[in-house]
Amino acid sequence: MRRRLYQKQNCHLFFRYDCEKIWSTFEQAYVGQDPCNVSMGAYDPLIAAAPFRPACNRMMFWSKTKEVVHDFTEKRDCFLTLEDTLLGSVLDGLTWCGKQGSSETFTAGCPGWTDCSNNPVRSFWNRASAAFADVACGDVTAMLNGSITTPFSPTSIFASIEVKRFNSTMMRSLNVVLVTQESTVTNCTNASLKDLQKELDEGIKYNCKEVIQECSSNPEKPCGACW
Ligand code: N1C
Repeated sequence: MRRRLYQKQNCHLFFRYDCEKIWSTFEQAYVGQDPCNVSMGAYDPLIAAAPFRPACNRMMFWSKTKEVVHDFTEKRDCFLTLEDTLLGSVLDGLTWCGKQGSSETFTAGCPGWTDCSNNPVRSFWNRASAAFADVACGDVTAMLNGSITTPFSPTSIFASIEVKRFNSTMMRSLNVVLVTQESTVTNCTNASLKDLQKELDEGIKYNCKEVIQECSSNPEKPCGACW
């Protein structure tokens, strides 16, 4: 039902994609499977069916700033997050899984994010994030959280998957925007950000700016930045 509705409402936006084919490759990743045993690789055919196109100088990554980053990108067309892509926009906020011996998709009673690591939702975000990072090019932005002690957390998808896939032959720079939401806890000298710099390929320039949330969510200019 949801699928049909989505197709009716949105398929025209993605006219180059074959939505029926994408839906069936999506299902193949988890339907009939143990919901704690769906690997990232299970989504390879899905990513191949709906690939991400590079959007040089406009790509926005984030960690622990989901709300503020979308508040910000909603108001400016110039940045593209994973949630602005076909797969990211359709699956954002959803829960899904299959069961062994069943050909159904379940949206309740599925394992949570940390119940088991190979759950269908987590493996999807891991795989999609990897593919999104693989096409990162030009000057890339990452919005990190300045109200927590470890803005670059080793267990985050940003640190454990995306940064590791940034490639200096395609990417010129990584520009961290450290957003302070309520109280400033960290700044650009934070130890975890030193780890981030170390992780980057040598050819990728690193910049960091501290910004207060008011500035990021109430931009004065339609594009460009207030930082
Ligand atoms: O683990 P994170 O953040 O560092 O992941 C964020 C990072 C972004 O740069 C995105 O490209 O990974 C990508 N990503 C999503 O796009 C996404 N949309 C929704 C990762 N996770 C995503 N979610 C959900 O947010 C996901 O289901 C999980 O619950 C969180 C992870 O967010 P985080 O820890 O703040």
